[in-house]
Amino acid sequence: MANKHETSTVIERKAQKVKPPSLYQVMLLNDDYTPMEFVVIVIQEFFNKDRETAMQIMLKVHREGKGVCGVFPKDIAATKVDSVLAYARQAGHPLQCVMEEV
Ligand code: TYC
Repeated sequence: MANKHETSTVIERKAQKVKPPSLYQVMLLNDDYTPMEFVVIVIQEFFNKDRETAMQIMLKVHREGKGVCGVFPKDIAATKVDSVLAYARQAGHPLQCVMEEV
């Protein structure tokens, strides 16, 4: 005979609400002091661009004020910004790097 004190659990299926992770573009901002060559190195090393692409992005930032270096999930974008800022500061340059939701 089944124990009348037995409890039962009902597992309900929840409607799935899986959103794709939001993406952020990481941008460099222009300033009057950071050397062009330093910016080209940053774009190559932190955003894995070849030298020609890095040069084009740097010149776009120089002429237009800002430019996108890459698009990443939020945590990766935040790490890129922190790494670029730390690298620029240790070299004594005022280079600014920001992230913006796509
Ligand atoms: N404007 C800087 C110069 O003339 C070069 C530069 C480019 C600085 C891009 C920052 O994100 C930057 N030396």
